[in-house]
Amino acid sequence: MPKINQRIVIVGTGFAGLAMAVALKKAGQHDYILLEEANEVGGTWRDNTYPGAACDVPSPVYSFSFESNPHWSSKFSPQKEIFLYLQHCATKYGLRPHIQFRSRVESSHFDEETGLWTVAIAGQDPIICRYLVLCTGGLSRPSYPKIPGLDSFQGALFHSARWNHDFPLEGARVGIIGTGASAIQIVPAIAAKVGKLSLFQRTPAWILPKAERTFNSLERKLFARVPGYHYLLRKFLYWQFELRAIGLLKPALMRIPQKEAEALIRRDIRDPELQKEMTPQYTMGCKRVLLSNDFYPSLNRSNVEVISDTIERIVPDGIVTKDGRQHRLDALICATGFQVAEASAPFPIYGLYGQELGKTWKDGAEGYLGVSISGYPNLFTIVGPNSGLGHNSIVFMIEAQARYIQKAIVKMQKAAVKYFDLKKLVQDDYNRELSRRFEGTVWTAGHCVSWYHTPGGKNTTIFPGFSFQLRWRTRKFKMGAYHAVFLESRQQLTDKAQSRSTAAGLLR
Ligand code: N01
Repeated sequence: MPKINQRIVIVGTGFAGLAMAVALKKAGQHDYILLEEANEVGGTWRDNTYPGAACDVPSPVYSFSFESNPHWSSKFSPQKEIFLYLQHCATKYGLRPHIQFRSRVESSHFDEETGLWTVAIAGQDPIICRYLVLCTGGLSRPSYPKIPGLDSFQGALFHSARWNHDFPLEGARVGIIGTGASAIQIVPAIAAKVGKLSLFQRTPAWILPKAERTFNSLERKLFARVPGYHYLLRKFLYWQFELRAIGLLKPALMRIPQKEAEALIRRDIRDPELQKEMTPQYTMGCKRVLLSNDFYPSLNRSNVEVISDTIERIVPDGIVTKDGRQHRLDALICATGFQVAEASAPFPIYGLYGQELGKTWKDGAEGYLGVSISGYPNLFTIVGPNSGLGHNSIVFMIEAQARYIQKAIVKMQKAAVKYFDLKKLVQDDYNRELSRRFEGTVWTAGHCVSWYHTPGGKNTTIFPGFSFQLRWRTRKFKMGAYHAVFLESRQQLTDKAQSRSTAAGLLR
C-alpha cells in the first residue's frame, strides 16, 4: 500500500484555498498541504495587476467573515490591498508552513484499491493523499481571443490578467479587445497616458454607478477595535447585494436598474451615436452587471476611440476590422476574460476506473452543490460547477463550501471511510433542479451570450438562486448522498490474509 504523504492536499492559495485551510485548522486538523504554482498566495488578486484593478464588490463583504481589515482605504478596494489582505491572512492563521510554493500540479489519479489520490507535481515527487480539494478558481486561466493573425502581431501583446509592466504606455498606440469588467477599469486608468486608445467592443455591457467612498480614520478605527462594526456593516452590505438576486430571477424587474444605466449613458457620454453604441440590447444581469463612474467619461476623450466593427484579422502592426479599416497599434491588450465554462479541469484528473474529468465534462461541468462530482471520490471543489454568483460576494459561497468539505472530511474519518463517491442519481437530480431553477431567469430569458454558458448553451457557472440557499444546503455534510466504501477493519485484514495463506496451501 502506498504511503500517504499528506492526508489532505489543497490546490491553490487564493480566497478558496486559504478559506479551506483555515476551516481545517479551526477544526483542529493540521495534516494538509497547500500546493501553489506561484511564489506567493493570492490567486486572481496576485495575478491581476492591470492599471485600475479593483474589486467591484464592497470589501467588508468581499473578505473573510473571520478577519476584519482596518486597512481598507475605500469601500471598493484596489487590487494591492486585497492581495496584501490575503498575504496577511496566510501569515496570521499560520498557513505558510503548510504551503508548498512553485508547485504546479500536472495531474492526479485516484486508485480505487487504496482510496488514495496520487498528485503529480512538475519536477517534484508526487504526493499521495486521501482527500484532494481543488481551489483553482474559475478566473485563473486567461482566455485569448481566437482571431486570425493574433500570433503575427509584432508589437507588445498581453492579457489583462498578465499585465506587461515593462511596456511604456506613455504616448503609445494601444488597442484593447473587450469591454468587460477588466477593460472598463483599464480604460480610465490609462487613457490619459497613452497616445491613442482603440477600444474594440463586441458587445456593450450594462454599467451602473459605483457607490464608491473612502473610509475615514474613525471607520478604520472601528474596524480595528470594534468587531461588531465589521459584522454589522458586512450584514448590511450582504443583504443589500443579496436583494439584487430578485431581479436576476425575475428579469422583468431589471427594467428599473436598466433605466438608471441608460440615464448614466446619456449623462456621461457626449456623442449621441456613441451613446447608442454603448447601449446593450440584452436584459441587464444576463452578463455580469458592471460598476463604474469613470469608464463612460473617459470615452469622451479625443484620444479614445470605440470600434464596434467586427475584428476581421490581426496583422503585424495592428488590427483590421470588417469595414476594411486598419488600426495601427504598438500594443494589443486582450481584456478577453478567462476560460470558465468551456474549460474542463485545471489539469488532467483521473477518477474511478480511470475516467478523466475533462471527458466527463465534455458537454459542460456538472457537480453537486459546487463541491462534489460523481465518479471522483474524495475529491472536492470550491466554487465548482454552478456555484458562482452574479449579484453578491463569492467569498460567502467559498466559506460555506469550505465548511461543508471540512465537515465531510471529519465525518468520513470518524466512519473509517476509504472513499466515498457522490451518487450519480443525486447529481442528476440536483442538475435537473438547477435547470428548472434557470427557467425564466435572466440567464435564460435575457438574450445574451456570456461566459457563464458553454458553447452548447449550458450554464455551468452560476448558482440560480439566493446565496443563502446554497449556504443552507451546505450547512451539514450529506452522507446519504454518497456511496461509501469503508476501510477494512483489522479483523477483515486478518481473515483475508488467512484465506490467502489457506489458498496458497491448497495450491501447494
Ligand atoms: O472578462 P469578460 P473580464 N473578440 O469575460 C470580449 C471578474 N472580474 O476579464 O461580451 C472580441 O467579462 C467580450 O465580448 P463579449 C468578473 O467576475 C472582477 O473583463 O463576449 N471581443 C467581453 O467584452 C468578471 O466577470 C473584477 O461579446 C471579445 C470581454 O472580451 C470576470 O472577472 C474585475 C472576444 C471579456 O469580458 C471576467 O472579466 C475584473 C473576441 N474574440 C474582472 N473574446 C472585480 O472587480 C472576448 N471578447 C471583482
